[in-house]
Amino acid sequence: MDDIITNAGEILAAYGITGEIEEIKRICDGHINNTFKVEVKDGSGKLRRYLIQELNTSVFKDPVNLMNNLIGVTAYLRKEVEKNGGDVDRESLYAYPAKDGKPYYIDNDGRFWRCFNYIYGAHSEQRVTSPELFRKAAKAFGKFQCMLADYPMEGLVETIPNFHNTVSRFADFKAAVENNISGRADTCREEIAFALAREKDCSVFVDLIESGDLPLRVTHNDTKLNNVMFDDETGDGICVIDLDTVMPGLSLYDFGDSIRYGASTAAEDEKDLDKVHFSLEYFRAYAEGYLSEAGSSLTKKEIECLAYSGKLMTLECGMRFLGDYLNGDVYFKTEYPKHNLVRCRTQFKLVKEMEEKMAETQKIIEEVCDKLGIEK
Ligand code: GN1
Ligand code: MG
Repeated sequence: MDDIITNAGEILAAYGITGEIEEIKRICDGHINNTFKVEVKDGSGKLRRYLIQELNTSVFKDPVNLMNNLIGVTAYLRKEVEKNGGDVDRESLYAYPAKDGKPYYIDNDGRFWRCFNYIYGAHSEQRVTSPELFRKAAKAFGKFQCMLADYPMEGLVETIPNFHNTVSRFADFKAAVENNISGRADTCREEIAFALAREKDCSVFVDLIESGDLPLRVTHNDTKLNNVMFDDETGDGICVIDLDTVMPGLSLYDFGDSIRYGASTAAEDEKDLDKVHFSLEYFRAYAEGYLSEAGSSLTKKEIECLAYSGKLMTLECGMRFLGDYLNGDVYFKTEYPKHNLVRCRTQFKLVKEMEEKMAETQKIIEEVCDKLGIEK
């Protein structure tokens, strides 16, 4: 999948958007899709902005059903935002229909495009720089989960089957080690051993789902900090974006993945591991924000597992990065040959610290629940 767009005119025309293209800017936020901000001057000279995004169809193999999910979920969210007296154009995504009525356009090269509303007066953040910022992200994700609480789960397809099934993620990882397609296994024996030693962790949530102890909910499943848009003025998280993996899942996937990415003192691909630490301060801020919105809707078991979910989602992501490194970098976008290995190392460093600090993390959850009057 090329990172460039050479046919913006063709794509916009397919959506019936006419006018002069003033600017096309690539937004480098994700590891999977290609996203561009496009500014068009319409007939009356007014500047209009759109977000056009190429879906990675080697990752998302059923793009049409994915778009059905997305249309259903965004229509539902818009109604919820309206009900709450919010601004639908800024607080929810909208996939414009193309001229043929479909919510996507397949271009002449077979690339799969969507066109979304551009959220004005808002920005994304790549790193947690203060507890306050992370608390705001947490509130946005907590609210998102609550807004979708009554969304009919049966109507959603799994856009990536077994996405957070850690048992199957572990099996994929083991296969990547055994196949060693890239021939790189000898460069990462320590990391491989780290993951293999944690096989037992991988079945904890799967078992709790099977026994009926953890409820499936409609979840986002990719709750990275940069999947929230923050209002330029208030700094509040106003809209959750990147809805391609919204499907049945665990609240713990969303909580844990946010912690994985945000409760770290360094970037996901920091090379200097001395800079990478699991921050209890950030963890507390996220727990406060998330539980203040979603706490009362969670079961006791979910609350009990929150601290552990951070570790498990971080382990899962580290295994995915390492697996991709061993498979020859075929899934995540990379900028240099060891990029996935570097990412894996930050994740495993965090896992190690999360394990060491598990008791303290658990205590924070209890304190936050007490503070908010949430039963645990
Ligand atoms: C990918 O596309 P992006 O960057 O939002 C990935 C997530 C990983 C994340 C790691 C569909 O998310 O699962 O946690 O990278 N998305 C998919 O940074 O695989
Ligand atoms: Mg994203």
